Amino acid sequence: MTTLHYFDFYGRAEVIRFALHAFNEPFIDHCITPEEFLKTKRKNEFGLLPCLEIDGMVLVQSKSILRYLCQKHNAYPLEMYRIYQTESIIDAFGDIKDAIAKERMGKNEEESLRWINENMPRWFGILEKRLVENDNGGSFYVGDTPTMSDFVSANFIYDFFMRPGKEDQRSLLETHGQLLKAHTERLIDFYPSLKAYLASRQQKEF
Ligand SMILES: N[C@@H](CCC(=O)N[C@@H](CS)C(=O)NCC(=O)O)C(=O)O
Repeated sequence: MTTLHYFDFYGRAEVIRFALHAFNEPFIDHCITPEEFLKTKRKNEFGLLPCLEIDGMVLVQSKSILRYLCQKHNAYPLEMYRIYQTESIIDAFGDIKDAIAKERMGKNEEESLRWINENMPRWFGILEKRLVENDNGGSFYVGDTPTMSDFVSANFIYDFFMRPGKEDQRSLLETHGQLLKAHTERLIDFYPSLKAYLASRQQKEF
């Protein structure tokens, strides 16, 4: 029995949901209320969510959970240089998210959007260069099947630029990040169960 504990939003758990659906691993998506969280917080190793329970084994830290799932389902490279290629893409998305969170502080929606429009194309260019280095951009970041980096990338690109309600951002991706958009669609197409999840997923704000 697998249970994912997180709040009722996409947040740091959504990439884990992407992976669980992609790998066809049945799970209970336990959306915890803030009140329930406060009652159980001290029992959690770091006092933070997400947390994934698999048959009584308790995993915490979102990226470590995702890494565990990807390794379990052969979506993580074995060779050292390929691990570096995978992990450096994951770190780059961490930098992008940190930069966006920092820029958003104290800004209104319009100012944040302006910052994203001005700054994301540079990031798109760097990421797409990596994609081009592998099969001229027609495959995944590393090798010819998905690895953890593809999940991290596709989750961010889909939820930030492609999902319903993100029309304002989508045009930026279509203009400056066509390879990233195609890469995201490629990952979703690779896993029919992930595609089905995204087609019926409850819409949340973030
Ligand atoms: N490094 C941790 C950070 C987890 C984290 O910050 N979780 C937030 C929700 S996104 C949380 O549990 N906040 C509750 C609190 O700070 O009390 C991870 O990636 O899992």
